[in-house]
Amino acid sequence: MDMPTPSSQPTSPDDEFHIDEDEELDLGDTPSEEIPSAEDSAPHPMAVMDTPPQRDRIVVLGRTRAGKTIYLARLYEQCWNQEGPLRIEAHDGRTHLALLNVVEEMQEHHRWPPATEANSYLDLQITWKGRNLTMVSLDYPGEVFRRAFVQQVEDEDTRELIDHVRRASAMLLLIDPKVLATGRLGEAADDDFGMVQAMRYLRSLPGGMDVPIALVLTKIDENAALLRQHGKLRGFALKFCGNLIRTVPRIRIFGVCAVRVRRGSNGQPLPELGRPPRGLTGPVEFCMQRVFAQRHAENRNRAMTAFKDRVQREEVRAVIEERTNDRFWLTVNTLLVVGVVLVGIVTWFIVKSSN
Ligand SMILES: Nc1nc2c(ncn2[C@@H]2O[C@H](COP(=O)(O)OP(=O)(O)OP(=O)(O)O)[C@@H](O)[C@H]2O)c(=O)[nH]1
Ligand SMILES: [Mg+2]
Repeated sequence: MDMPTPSSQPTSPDDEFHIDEDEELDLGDTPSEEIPSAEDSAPHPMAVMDTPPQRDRIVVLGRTRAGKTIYLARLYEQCWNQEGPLRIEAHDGRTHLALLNVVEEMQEHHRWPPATEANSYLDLQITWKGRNLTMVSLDYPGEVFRRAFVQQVEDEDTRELIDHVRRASAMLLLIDPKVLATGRLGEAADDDFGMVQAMRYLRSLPGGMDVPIALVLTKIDENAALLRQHGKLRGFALKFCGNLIRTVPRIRIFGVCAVRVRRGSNGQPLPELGRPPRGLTGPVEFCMQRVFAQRHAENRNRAMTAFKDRVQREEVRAVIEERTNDRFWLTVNTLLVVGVVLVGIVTWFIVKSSN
């Protein structure tokens, strides 16, 4: 199968879907007073924290059928098999096989993966432009997303997902545009209310404002006409994701197609992997670029602080040395004066007694 490398996936003007990809929706930084505090924003069961959590995850959030399983599997397959700036390698064979099996089922047997039934962790080594990050991802039933962020139910699965969000270094929010534009109220609420709650929680955590967030509109092959009708990616997001954008003003929007579709004999859509996916790596590359830029800035700040500390310590030492010197010369001078006075007195006595 002759597939282009992730970096050479076609973009405009070969954009057969005629929707612009990779648009930034930067509405400017929200003034800090508008960011709710953790106490205000964290609904049960999202725990309030005041120390920064350890951040080691790339978190994919999405309701059921948003396309999480297929996106993660196809992204892995592309980044494992193709040369490009983004490489992903599973830490263990079990994860590697599980991800590639999803792709093989679609490729060889034209079978969609079943809905995910239980949370499963994917330990991944992500290499971007030669720099490495160990990241964990989680594939979970979209139903857990609804229970955690819409129904705010506390159980083992929702606690696990919320902990996952708490430890996010970067976030991909997967939304099927058709659900927002034409879905039933309850379905659309997952992508609207649920996403907003998850983002409020993340941003109320220490350091949460700096976590890069990509809004990923999925299935752009099927949704191309819908997206074009509402002003392409940016227009669609402004129209249907207003609450999310207000919560995360500096969100970056992407459109992806993980799998192409052909109609089976009974008209059912079947996966067709003969044609390449679209835009899979863009959201992760954006996150990596932000994560590394932040780490670079943090290292620079740490180096600056260490330098300032050293300068301050040296200044203190210089002052102490100066004081010690001053004390030494004061003592010497005092002794000299006392000596001169004593010699004078002794001389006076000698002169007086010899008279
Ligand atoms: N046309 C098209 N359909 C897709 C694409 N990705 C996913 N789908 C369709 O969306 C369905 C759901 O995809 P999944 O990846 O299983 O969704 P999920 O978010 O993991 O769903 P849960 O496991 O229920 O949470 C698939 O069965 C496909 O029919 C895509 O890139 N293009
Ligand atoms: Mg799934």
